[in-house]
Parts: sequence; structure tokens; C-alpha cells
Amino acid sequence: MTYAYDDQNVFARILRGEIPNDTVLETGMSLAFNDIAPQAPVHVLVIPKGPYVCYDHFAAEASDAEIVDFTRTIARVCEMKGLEDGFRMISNAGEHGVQEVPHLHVHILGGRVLGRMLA
Ligand code: DGP
Repeated sequence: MTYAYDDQNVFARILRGEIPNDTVLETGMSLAFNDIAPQAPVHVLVIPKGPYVCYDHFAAEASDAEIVDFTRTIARVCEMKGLEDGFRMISNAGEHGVQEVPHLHVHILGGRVLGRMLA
């Protein structure tokens, strides 16, 4: 599978500093920031800084260091936000996943009991 990364997507522009964001946590390889339209009391997006379209692209082509940094950044955000009672992680991919922004992102949702949601 080949992946065409659009460097004009909104998260690429956030990473370049062209659009402001409400940063929660930044590491050398990842950025976590509040979603512009939160769907729960905590709604944070975590993205890798590298140009990856979606999860399968990242899993196939990212370095081990990027993957470790990304997964640990997600866990650190959950800890920082006090989500010890639980949370939900979602990563939409592609047309059927209804992915709006074509740069890999994980939504972290929490802060209340969430609705059942499988599809
Ligand atoms: P998805 O459907 O998974 O691709 O969700 C994209 C999310 O990105 C959606 O919850 C809204 C959020 N979003 C879109 N544009 C911006 C932006 O400019 N800033 C921030 N913080 N979030 C954005």
C-alpha cells in the first residue's frame, strides 16, 4: 500500500505553526492538543510529527522510536488529564472510517461516562 500525504492538511499546518493550537503536551516526535470541537469534557488529539496519513501508514513506516513516543504520549496525556476512571481512544481511518483530517491522530475522550459506540 502506498500513502500520499497532503502537507496542506490542517494538522500539518498546526505542526508548522501556521495555525494555533491549544497544546497539552509536546515531545520531540509527537504533539497533543485539545480538539477544536470537544465531544467530552476531555477531548485531546495526539498526532505524530511525521507525515503519516493514518494508523496503518504509521505502523508500516514509522520508526520504533516514533511508535514508542506516540504510544507513551497518549498514556501521558491520560495521566495528565486525570483519566484514571477510564477513557476512550479512537483513530478514524480513510473513507469508511470517516477520517476528516488526513494526518494520523488518536482522539482521547474522557471525563464522563461515554455513550456506547461501536459504529
Ligand atoms: P477525524 O474525523 O477523526 O479526522 O477528526 C478530526 C478532528 O479534528 C475533529 O474532531 C475536529 C478536529 N479539528 C479539525 N480542525 C481542527 C483545528 O484546526 N484545530 C483543532 N484543535 N482541532 C481540529
